[in-house]
Amino acid sequence: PSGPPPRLGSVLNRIDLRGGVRDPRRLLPRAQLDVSVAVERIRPLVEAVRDHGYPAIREASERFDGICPAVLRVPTEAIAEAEGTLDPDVRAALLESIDRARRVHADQRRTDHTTQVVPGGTVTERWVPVDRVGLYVPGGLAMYPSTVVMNVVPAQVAGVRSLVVVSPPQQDNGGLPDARVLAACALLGVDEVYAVGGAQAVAMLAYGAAVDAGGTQHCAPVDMITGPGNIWVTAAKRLLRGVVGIDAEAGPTEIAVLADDTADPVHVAADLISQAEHDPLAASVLVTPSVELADAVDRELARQVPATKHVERVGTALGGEQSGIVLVDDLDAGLRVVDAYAAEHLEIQTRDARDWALRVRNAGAIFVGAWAPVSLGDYCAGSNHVLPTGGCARHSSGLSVQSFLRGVHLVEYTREALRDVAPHVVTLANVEDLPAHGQAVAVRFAGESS
Ligand code: HSO
Ligand code: ZN
Repeated sequence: PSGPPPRLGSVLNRIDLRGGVRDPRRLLPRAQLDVSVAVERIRPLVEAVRDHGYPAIREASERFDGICPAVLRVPTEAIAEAEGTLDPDVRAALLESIDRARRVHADQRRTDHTTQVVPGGTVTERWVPVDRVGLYVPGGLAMYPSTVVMNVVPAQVAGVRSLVVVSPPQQDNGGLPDARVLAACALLGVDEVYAVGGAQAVAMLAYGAAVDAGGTQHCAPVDMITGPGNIWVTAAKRLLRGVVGIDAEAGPTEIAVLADDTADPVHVAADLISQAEHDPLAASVLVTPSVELADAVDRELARQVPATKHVERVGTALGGEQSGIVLVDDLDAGLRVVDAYAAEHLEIQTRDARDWALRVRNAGAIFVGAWAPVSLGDYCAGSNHVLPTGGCARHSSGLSVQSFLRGVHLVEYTREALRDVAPHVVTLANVEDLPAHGQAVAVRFAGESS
């Protein structure tokens, strides 16, 4: 198959890979985001925030968010008030989400481990949390209190001492971040929150900055920044990687569904719509050997899309070149396709779903069977929803406790253990023409015969 996929009068493009293909990755749909162009666009802003702090942030916030508070740090009382006025159902749901996430992430804790390499020679791996972390919570097309949970919980479980949340100022909340985002911070015990978003927020976190006009208040620089954001946030992360640790570059959200004729087209269509709701650039991909299912999902989409609230965004995302139905010969071929695609979210809706799920190599998170839709994972499964996008699932994992830990080796050798291995160190040093390396060992045993 080659050339543009034919539009069969359906909601989703169709890509017919039946008959087999050698390199499915090339043929799969994916939005091409040019982050490098965005990096050049935001470079002056990032430099201005580095050099001037508050005035530069203020100018950017007013331009992009239409508002900027006189002090970027959200007063503790405002955070408490947001929690106090939180709708009881939202509160209960957030607490459930927090509790489940804490239980899963608590099991990710690592214990230090000592390996006895030789008698008298050990290496201990100590897991040390990052000291200070900045968590980006988006607030553009939608508000994301759930993303506060997904960022904060693993950081707290890892033992991060200092946690900062940044989120864009909202015109309808007097320049503060969204009230539900603030309430989620309160429920999690986070009290350092700044009303700033976009590339300017990433720059503020990376370099530290004055957060009021008089320069009396400061945001201290962080060691690491996590959390999803739009292309400007992503561009700033790319630019500042190295100045500060970066979790991953988050692109538009993606759902792939591997399904056979046992899947319920009503469910599959609803799940494809659910992630398309995030962003006109979101990707919804169905991979199936069943033409009947493909047709039924298409009919369902045609029925469900007009009834969905964010119909325009969803329609754009589903109709975009990044979304589609991929027809394959059988589930084995489907497995090769989903592995090549490496979706952020992968649903397996097949017979023996768990067996197929265990064969998948590349996916950010896998949702197994009929009763584990992606939306469950977005909010209340206990799993994390900050996941690798854009094919990064081939090499990266989602946010976890591990993201906030550094493994530090503690090397302990006795005199005898060092002396035993000294000739090998000297040999390797000489072969690399770095004799001073060898000398640093040999000097300790000068005058002794080896
Ligand atoms: N599906 C998004 C996360 C999210 N969904 C937050 C709803 N709220 C990216 O994994
Ligand atoms: Zn979602």
